Amino acid sequence: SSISKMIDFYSQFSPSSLSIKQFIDFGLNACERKSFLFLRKELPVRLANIMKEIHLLPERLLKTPSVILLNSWYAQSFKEILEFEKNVADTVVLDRFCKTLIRIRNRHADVVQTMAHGVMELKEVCTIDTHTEHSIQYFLDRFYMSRISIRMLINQHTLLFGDEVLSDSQTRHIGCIDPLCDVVSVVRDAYDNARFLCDQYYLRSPELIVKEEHSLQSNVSIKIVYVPSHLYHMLFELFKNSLRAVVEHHENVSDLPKINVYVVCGKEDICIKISDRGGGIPRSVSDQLFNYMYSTAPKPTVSDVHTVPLAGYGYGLPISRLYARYFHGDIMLLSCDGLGTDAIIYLKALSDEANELLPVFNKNSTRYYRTIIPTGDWSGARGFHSRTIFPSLR
Ligand code: W6P
Repeated sequence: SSISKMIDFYSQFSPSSLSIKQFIDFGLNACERKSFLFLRKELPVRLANIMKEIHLLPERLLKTPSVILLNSWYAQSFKEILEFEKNVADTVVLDRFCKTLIRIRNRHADVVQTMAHGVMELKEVCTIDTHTEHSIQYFLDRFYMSRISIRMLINQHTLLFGDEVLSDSQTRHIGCIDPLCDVVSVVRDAYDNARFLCDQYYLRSPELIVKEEHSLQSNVSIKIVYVPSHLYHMLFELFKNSLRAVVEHHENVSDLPKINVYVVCGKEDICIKISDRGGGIPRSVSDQLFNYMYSTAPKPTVSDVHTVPLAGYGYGLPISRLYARYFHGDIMLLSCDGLGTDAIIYLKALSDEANELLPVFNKNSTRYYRTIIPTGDWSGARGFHSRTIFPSLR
């Protein structure tokens, strides 16, 4: 059909990654026509690249109702952008383009839940071998990263050129980027909201101590050029995990050990270290925290609803790490079983080094789905550890 020809065509191009600095420069010389011309090629390229990859998924997953639905959303959105291929960029077309982007963003709002549901459907009907599990892990990281990047492009265009009114606190923003993002205020905001959930559920919560460390200057708060909503998402997820661990580890103890956060600005990296005394987790569990298959908790049954209302699909940690990696940062977890856990968020300190990290559909990515990851050349029991599900607060 003609749509699959167009997908073939656009998937031959590699996505063009932008740095935060380029997003800023573009936003300061905001030209709606230029943005339109860039996006009407770049969005089909990013969509086509990931659509080709969806079709490399295991057949049984491809045929689940969830993935069929997902595919139809991608196909529809791809078609809608291609409508603009031959248009001249007059004000009527630019206005229609903005509205189309908003409609696409809304259509794809439930992609994460829908894909998680598809993976659960697959898990319910068959056991998944390690090769399939690796492929799904590899795919989901790329699929969700692609989604983060496409939403970033759509958000920038609609915020810069759409007619949504901005609040006063948004006036220094360039699209969704804050050129003076105060890291400690985002830390406190994320903690406050996670703490609210914790208090509601457990009727208590540990306090927070924040320390700021500047390698170059002192007595100035650390500011970065970043997307505050991405940083908030990561911090909120990590705080929920820390708060829960601390409260559950001190069930019969009156005082809760505080959560310590260090915000440090180095030459290359901004580091945010969150230390909890929540009893830590064994390596058999921490090895799996970023694994979609292990963290896909079974649907709460009717009788479970009141006992574990805070356990969700649990994609919070792997997706938080994608947000960090999207601009070449990272998240690491270091746990001391019996004591507590350190979670570290790394971000690029320099906005011209913060480039989008984008999945590319090519021979290498295609080959990956056929690669068997060797596991059989060390002795000892494998698959010995129980596959613990580690749900988090929602
Ligand atoms: C824990 C387990 C965990 C996961 C992620 C972040 C913090 C923590 N603390 O005990």
